[in-house]
Amino acid sequence: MIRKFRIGNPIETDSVVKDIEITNGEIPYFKEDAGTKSLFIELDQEDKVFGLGETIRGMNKRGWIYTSNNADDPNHTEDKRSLYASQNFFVITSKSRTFGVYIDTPGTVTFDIGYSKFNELTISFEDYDFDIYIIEGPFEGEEKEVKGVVKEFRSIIGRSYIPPRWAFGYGQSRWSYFTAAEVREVADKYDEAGIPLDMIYLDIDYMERYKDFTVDDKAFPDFKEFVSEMKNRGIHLVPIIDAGVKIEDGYDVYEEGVEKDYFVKKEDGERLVAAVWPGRVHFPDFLNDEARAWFGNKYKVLLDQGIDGFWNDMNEPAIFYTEDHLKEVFDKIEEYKDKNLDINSFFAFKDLVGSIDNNDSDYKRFYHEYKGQKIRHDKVHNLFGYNMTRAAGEAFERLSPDERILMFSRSSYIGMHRYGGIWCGDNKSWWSHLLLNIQQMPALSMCGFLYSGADVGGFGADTTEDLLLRWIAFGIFTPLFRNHSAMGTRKQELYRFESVDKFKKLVELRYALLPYLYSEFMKAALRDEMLFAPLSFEYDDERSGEVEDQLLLGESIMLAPVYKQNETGRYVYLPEDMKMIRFRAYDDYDEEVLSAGDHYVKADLGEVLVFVRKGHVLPLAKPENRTDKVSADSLKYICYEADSDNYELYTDDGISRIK
Ligand code: MIG
Repeated sequence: MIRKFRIGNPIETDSVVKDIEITNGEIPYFKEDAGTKSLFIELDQEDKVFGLGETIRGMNKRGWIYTSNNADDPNHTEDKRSLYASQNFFVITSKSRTFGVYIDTPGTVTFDIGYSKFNELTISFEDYDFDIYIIEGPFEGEEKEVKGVVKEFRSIIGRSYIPPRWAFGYGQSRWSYFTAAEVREVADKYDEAGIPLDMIYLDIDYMERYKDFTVDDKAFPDFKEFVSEMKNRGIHLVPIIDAGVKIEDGYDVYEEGVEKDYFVKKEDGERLVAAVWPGRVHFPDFLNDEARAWFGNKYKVLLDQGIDGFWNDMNEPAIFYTEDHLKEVFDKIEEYKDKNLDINSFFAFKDLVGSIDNNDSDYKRFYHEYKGQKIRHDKVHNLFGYNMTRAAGEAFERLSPDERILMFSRSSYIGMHRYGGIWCGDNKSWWSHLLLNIQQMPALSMCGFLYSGADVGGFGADTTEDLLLRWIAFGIFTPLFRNHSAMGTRKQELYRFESVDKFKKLVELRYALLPYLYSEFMKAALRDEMLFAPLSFEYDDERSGEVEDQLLLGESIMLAPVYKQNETGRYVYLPEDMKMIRFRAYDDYDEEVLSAGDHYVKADLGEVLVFVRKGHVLPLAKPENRTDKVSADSLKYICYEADSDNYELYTDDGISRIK
């Protein structure tokens, strides 16, 4: 059962696609306090709270405070409240009650989940205008209420984005590969090492001075030819697109945007001048239908050159500075000049300069034409990245009506999950961020962002070989499986390391798992189900509710990754008897049935633990160096008290759009 309540006059987000009548009367479970613009609920000692999509901290969100306010923040530390996403769906669940809550409003929302008081959950709003959906059972044919809640929620927000099957391959990325020769070298090195690869990503430096939809033709002469050369060897090039459009005379995207009046403007009607990579830019008004269609059509420039996948970046939007704010800062600096800066003025001065980028005041300087109204950006801030990706997704339906296009975004809001996946932004090469990646996946599944993953190996900071081995050993299970790293950090292409053979076997295992991963992904997308789930979504015992470093993937398996340095094994909790597979390679593994309870299990670097659930089956294919060669014809099945026809394999051509 879903009930929808409306408070005030919320701005429509298009996240819910199903018509649901508004229920009048009191919101169940919550107490309202219009004075403090908040909703409040008392939590029972046993209540657990799952959800909120891409955030920091654990699977159970209890004990921290989270703010939906999409932020370009590359430091995903425990003290943060916001990352790049606003995915305001969560469930409260215990033995005695289970219900889901979706807060639909594009502005800033704060979820204090037992932070101020352990037994209280408070949702507070900057603007007291929102729709709230309360979802609860009983659900027919669903024995687990919590799964029923998620499924019901997913059924109202529309089907999750489905990428082409090749996007389940392994991708190598770097900020940046600067030339065609460098890209070719990456492909060659992978092929020489025999490590499977399907994608190489192009970061901002492929463009001509960071102008969207251009290609630097000195670095990439005859780009179209190069794209097809790579495609002929089975490798897809996936370029980045940034939100800001460079201000430059003669640049068609800029000139058309000005002429058609598609860029965001300030109160006085002047176009906002902000700065990002290219220096000064204008932001397209992705919230305006016409501007969105126009920007979306620009992807054609690259589609026409054979490109079939993209990643959308900087779409919170990230702002280095706006011209107006910069001027204010310089004026202020003028005041400080020649002064004796004391403790107060010195820190004020330092703050002033240190807070130029992504400054809150800048998000109040410009407006959107959204659904026939002029709306100040901060009121709809969390919809910006969503609508950039929607621009692309809607355009792909027109420009590539038959074939799926790969698309994922950095910033997001629920609703965007219909047009693309996400990557989890600028994480670091830290062990704690491998754990964070593990913990983020179930929450992303809940919110419909199935085609997702983090930068494997870590984006910022220098990786280490053992971290990369462990991270790859987890990444082989995430739909988006991309090794990406930042400029200035240690290079982390797999062929650079001593353990190249271990890396090869791990990535091969991914390709062997492809029929399973693709089947589970497709079933989750088509049936509004979870791909990754916390243990307690399947098992009722108390311990399962507290496991934060194991997770279920699809119907058959549980994962228990090793995520600590210098450990060659770990404790694993089994809610029921399971068959443990310790893979050294797709064709080299041992099997052991372990009984329910706690076990210490060994898993050396390069080894992967997979636990097959009772009554379930894990199909394995013979790996190949490209996804399109992996066939479901000669599958091998690992079964635990089941036989191979208990497994429902999903196959299709991997590219046609699914109606
Ligand atoms: O401010 O394009 O998250 O993946 O490599 C950095 C350069 C801008 C941020 C993205 C990252 C990408 C980087 N971008």
